[in-house]
Amino acid sequence: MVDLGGPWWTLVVAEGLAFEVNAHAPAFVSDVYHASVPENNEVGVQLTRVEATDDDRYGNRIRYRLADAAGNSQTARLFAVDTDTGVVTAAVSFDRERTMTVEATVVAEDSGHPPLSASALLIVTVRDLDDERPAFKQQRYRYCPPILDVKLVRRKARS
Ligand SMILES: [Ca+2]
Ligand SMILES: [Ca+2]
Ligand SMILES: [Ca+2]
Repeated sequence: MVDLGGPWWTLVVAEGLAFEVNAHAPAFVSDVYHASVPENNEVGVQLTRVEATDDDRYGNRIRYRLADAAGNSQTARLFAVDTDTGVVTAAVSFDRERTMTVEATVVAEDSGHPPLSASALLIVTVRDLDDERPAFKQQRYRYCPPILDVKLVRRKARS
């Protein structure tokens, strides 16, 4: 007869349950994902693909979602991520003259009970295109001739 004792028995059962349910959180392949997109992009264009793995044998189906970057409100809505594949696309058309870089958080959540999650940083750089018309020179030409006309008229009136 072996006296197992209460505490020892409880410990084994607790560990067994923990491994069977969800022992590992997902882990992103990279902590930071850099991507760039030329401004005036089409909505839905692919920016990058994020990937996370999970070491559990069961409950390791990973689903991806976006969250706002820390300290930045409403940046998650600028992008979309495929729940299953992790492909990140642009949800808006970016304007370099208004936005140079945008950050958002990508979250990977496993299907264990309870679910565990991990996050990575997404940094998207908007590339500049020559899409701004130089308005400065046009204004200068437009305003000079009327001033000359006024002087000419005055001289004619005196003579
Ligand atoms: Ca897991
Ligand atoms: Ca622009
Ligand atoms: Ca531009």
